[in-house]
Amino acid sequence: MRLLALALALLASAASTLATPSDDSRYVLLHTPGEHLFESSPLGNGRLGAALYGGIDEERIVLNESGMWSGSPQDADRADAHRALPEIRRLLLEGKNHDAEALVNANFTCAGLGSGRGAGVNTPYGSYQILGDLRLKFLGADAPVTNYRRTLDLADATARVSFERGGVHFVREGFVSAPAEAFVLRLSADKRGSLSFDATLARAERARIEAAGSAGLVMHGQLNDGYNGTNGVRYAARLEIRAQGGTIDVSGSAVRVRDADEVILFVTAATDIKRRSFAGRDVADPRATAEADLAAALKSDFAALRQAHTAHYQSFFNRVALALGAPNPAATALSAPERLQRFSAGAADPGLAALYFNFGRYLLISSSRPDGLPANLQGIWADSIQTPWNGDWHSNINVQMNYWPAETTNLSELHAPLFALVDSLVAPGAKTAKAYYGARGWVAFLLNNPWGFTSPGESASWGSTVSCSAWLCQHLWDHYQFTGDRAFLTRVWPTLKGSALFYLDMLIEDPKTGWLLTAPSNSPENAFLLDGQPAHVCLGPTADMQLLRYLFDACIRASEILGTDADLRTELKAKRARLAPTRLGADGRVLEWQQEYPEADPQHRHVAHLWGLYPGNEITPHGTPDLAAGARKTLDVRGDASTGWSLAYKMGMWARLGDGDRAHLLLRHALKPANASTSKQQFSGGTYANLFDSHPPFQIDGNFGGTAAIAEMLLQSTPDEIVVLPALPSAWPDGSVTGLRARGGYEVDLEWRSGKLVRALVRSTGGEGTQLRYGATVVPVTFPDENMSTFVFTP
Ligand code: FUC
Repeated sequence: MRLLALALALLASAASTLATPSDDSRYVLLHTPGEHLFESSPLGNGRLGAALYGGIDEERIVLNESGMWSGSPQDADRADAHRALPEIRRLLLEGKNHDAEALVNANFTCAGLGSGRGAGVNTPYGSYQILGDLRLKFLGADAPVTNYRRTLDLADATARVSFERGGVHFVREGFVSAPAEAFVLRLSADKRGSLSFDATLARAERARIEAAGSAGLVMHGQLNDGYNGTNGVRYAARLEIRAQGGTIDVSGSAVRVRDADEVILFVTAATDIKRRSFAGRDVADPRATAEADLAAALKSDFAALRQAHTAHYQSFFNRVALALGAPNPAATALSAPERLQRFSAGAADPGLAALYFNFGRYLLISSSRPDGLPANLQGIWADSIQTPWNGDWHSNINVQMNYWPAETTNLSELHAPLFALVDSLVAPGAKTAKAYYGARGWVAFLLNNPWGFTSPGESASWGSTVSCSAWLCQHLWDHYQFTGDRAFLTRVWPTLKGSALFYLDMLIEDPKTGWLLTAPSNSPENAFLLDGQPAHVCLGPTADMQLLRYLFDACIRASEILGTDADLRTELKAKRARLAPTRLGADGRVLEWQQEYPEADPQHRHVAHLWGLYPGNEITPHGTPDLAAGARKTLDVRGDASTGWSLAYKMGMWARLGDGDRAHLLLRHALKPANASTSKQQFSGGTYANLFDSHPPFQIDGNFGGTAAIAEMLLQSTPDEIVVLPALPSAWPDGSVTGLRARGGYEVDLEWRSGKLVRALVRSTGGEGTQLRYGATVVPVTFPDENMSTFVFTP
């Protein structure tokens, strides 16, 4: 018995050593303090965020809480919009897109201010925003600083800052714990009495800051509901400091710590978003909750808090381990910006790719937890009151991209916040469907917030894409494909069905071809030239048609699995067959619109007409070689250079095309150093010093998209097939990965050497058999014995 226990313990420890990344793919290392959010060390538990700047005389910590949203529910539908619909459609069918677009702008956009053109913090739409700044202003040291080092350790989700000053070694160590619902920071020094500082909380508006007891502060307030009324989100943050040695008192709005040996700082915070919106913690009184969280955290010592935090975090992070090449101590010693510089200039650094992959998983674990709000455009890390584009959930690619790695990198339950967002859109989206199209079901356009905004955006040029909700629904079906969770499918069936009903009702027939088309819509944010002038509004952009094929197929299959809605299935099959197909133009590229219009911007960042290649699945090198060749040509003409998310998108597309080296080239572009000066160049992309993705500004979707694309280079799947090493770049000749997930219900471990697969291991997590493809080899994957849930393939 004891031997067995020992063997199990050894096995467990072998597994956890395996899961710990090598140092060159484990630490985001910085040799300087940060000046911007994109140079900070971001921590989070999905809800509470803390970004450490690591300053020497002053430590700035940007605090966030995922419910810090201004705005409130509004009715932004134009009740009479459907009256304009026949005329808009008539004009489109007559090829008068400019006139149709004018009508859309006049009658078919949202009512009111919409998103405030991305600056809606004081409108009903609202903006995600900073909770506040915690600053520690250190006293009385002017000696030079040496050995400065700041790391974000992705293996235990902890930030550490250390340096020497005046012969004293200072260390800060911080994490945001999910079990304790608290940010915890320990400051220590190797000489007694060396820690003296003033700690303050601040916020640019709508905050009261008061003393709380003899060693703490509380900050609280209410955000603008968009009407300067009293319906805004209420919030509170609580700071408490404990010190060994020295003294603490509160003076004005600062906690003063003098001559302490060691200090532990706690921050808790809460909002009442859940009482007003669809997710978050259920909090009636934010101050009371922040106080209760603090009291609970104070009961444990630092080591116990750290242990519980690490164990919880690792229960997600350790599910996947990626090793690219042998550990590289030389790379480990370099800071992240130095590595970015060298890598983008062409140096080999496979460990950086693994680090970037691990960072994306880290960010998802830190910004998205099962009962919370979805990761927004900045995850949960915002440093201002007006976050760019309101820090919202854009659904013409961005929020979906945030969740691309969720299933493939084995973080399936972290996908749940996106599903909750989708649920929240169904009721308001049914109203939008009626008001604009007189249609059944529900629809949501690209602007989504916690307040159920589903109306079109305020400008036709980007706000009239009608397939955003179909794209959101892809995530519901894909979750089922990975997990086989029938209860989930049963629960989301009405949502999938409602989306399909909407499109069934709104499709129109093109009299020239007999095909069914969406109308009106636009191909995400791109324009075409008609009579020499840019136009956006059109009939049946290719992206819409690919998305509807996917949605209809998913609904046909789901209704069969659930044995429900046979009549609907018949209608879906009939109309699915008549959806306008994806076609190539005269020059061999995939057509973005039904007609071969010239693009206004041939290098536009959106490439939505290749949605069917990735993340969709209707264009494949094996199944549709002509379209795949057209997709290659499309990507070549579109060009590589672009914003962060667009680079990640194209990386995934090249992976689907089986071109690992081209995908790796996109990774080099994505990891080009970005900084304060590149932030001034529109659409320049790249990666900041702390590895945050740059649009610019900082936008987290590219991080998640990059992580997903790396997974896609190593493993691809459909419910019927697992493709191993489909796009292995020559830059990663040796490596291994464990724990990636495949559709059909499998986990896959891979090992390769000199660019060749050595071993693939498929573990069933419910799947009953599939086939494995490696290059030209296809083998059946079977689990003949019910006690045997693994299958090993060695070529
Ligand atoms: C879409 C994109 C932009 C940006 C914004 C948040 O509008 O076209 O590039 O990512 O979302």
